[in-house]
Amino acid sequence: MTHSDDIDPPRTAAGLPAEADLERFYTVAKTIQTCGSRIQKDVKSGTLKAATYPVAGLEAVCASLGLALRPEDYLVSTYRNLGDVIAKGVPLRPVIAEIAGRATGVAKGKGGAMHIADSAYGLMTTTGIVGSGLPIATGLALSSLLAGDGRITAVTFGDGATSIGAFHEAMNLAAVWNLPILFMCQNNQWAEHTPTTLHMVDTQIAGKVRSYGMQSATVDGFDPLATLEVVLEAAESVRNGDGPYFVEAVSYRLGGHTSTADYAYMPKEDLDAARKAEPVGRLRELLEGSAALSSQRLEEIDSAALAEVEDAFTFAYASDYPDQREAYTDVFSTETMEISA
Ligand SMILES: Cc1ncc(C[n+]2csc(CCOP(=O)(O)OP(=O)(O)O)c2C)c(N)n1
Ligand SMILES: [Mg+2]
Repeated sequence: MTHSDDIDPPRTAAGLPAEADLERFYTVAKTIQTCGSRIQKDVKSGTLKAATYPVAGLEAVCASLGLALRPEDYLVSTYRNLGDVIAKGVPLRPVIAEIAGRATGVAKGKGGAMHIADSAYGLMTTTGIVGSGLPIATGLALSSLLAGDGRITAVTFGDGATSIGAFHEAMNLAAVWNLPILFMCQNNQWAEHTPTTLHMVDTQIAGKVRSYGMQSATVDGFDPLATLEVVLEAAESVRNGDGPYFVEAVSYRLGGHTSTADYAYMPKEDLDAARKAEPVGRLRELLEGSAALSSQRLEEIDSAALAEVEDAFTFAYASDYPDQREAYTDVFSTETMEISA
């Protein structure tokens, strides 16, 4: 595990990040959890007809990235995108409307849960093809380097994606070109039905990137503050021009691959242990125990998160589906690229 030395996030006397950051961190993590639970509930009951990929267990990883990125920074995510989308600051109403296929969604209801994007918030794309976000993000980082715009790009992907060719091509070029990019591996130890042990020999994924000569760190994604610290340091290093950084946050998938998929193949003891260790409850306990945020403030944050989620679902369900004619709009670009003569 490597760290750059010149980063010093603000700390409280207890060694925790400053109160305002902790409040935002908990708020984002709690909102992700609350929203994820509501999606799960509505998909299971049939109220929400959508293919969704739960993010339970990833809340601290996503919230850490949210704190590390600036609004203008780029983010590329996957189908398992809810946490990243919320952490990047995309408003919940159009996000839930998109998941519900409504015209008020971020992609006018034509993208659905797997294709949430909003460039106004730097959320450039979310992809359904495993590993495909990495080359796209590498291109975005290259554009920032060439333009000198000071942005960094982050890309999230799973453990399974690291066994895909595009992963290695992106890592190699990012390192060769010293790009401002943060590779954020959400290692939940499963790729659909396949545990990491069946598709890689060395399951410490950060080891795979050493040969590319970039900085890397492995962190327990269920340990909220350790994750926050590592992700903040990594992003700062990238921002300082020290080249790409690879962070592997190890968590565990807390259920099936999709909201409705069977997961009887997952060992029950592992699942039970992971569910007990999940990061949002752990963060809450930690904050309460340290008196960094009062119990009353934590309750207020929980209630506000619930209200925001409920409001977004009410808005989405009250919205219309897109008109059929919309199928023919936004398909082909009418603009051509400016090519130098
Ligand atoms: C190139 C490609 N191969 C296979 C699939 C089918 N598929 C969808 S998700 C998935 C698992 C990917 O696992 P991982 O990268 O660990 O991400 P996770 O779903 O665990 O977040 C697979 C195999 C796909 N979408 N794209
Ligand atoms: Mg996985």
